[in-house]
Amino acid sequence: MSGEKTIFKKIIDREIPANIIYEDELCLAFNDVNPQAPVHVLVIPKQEIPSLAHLKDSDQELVGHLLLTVGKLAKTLGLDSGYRTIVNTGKEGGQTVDHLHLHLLGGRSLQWPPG
Ligand code: IU
Repeated sequence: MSGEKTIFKKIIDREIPANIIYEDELCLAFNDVNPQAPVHVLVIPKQEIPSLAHLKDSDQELVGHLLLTVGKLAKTLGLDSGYRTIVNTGKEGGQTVDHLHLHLLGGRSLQWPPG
């Protein structure tokens, strides 16, 4: 990885502000600055992993934790009718920030397929 911190690493390090709604020893969750639904939260590992494509077998527990955190947050946020979880990966996958993140979208009826 280059020496330049990603915007999400800066959020983890509290160098730039974010609306953080959850934090534990492994991850952080905050509201997306450009929400695509009434609820749009990003769940990120504190560990600097650029994308899903960079995950290793040894990250299995962390990945499970991230997914379980999404589910718990969805419950906390009252998304009882459903929600969507997205992990954009790489340029053609629409990833714009090179720090692994799970989108949690909800609060409206989401369409399929996505664009
Ligand atoms: P993507 O999957 O890499 O495309 O998602 C990046 C998201 O990060 C996107 O939804 C942005 O609105 C969001 N975001 C943010 O919440 N805060 C920021 O400072 C920046 C991007 I830059």
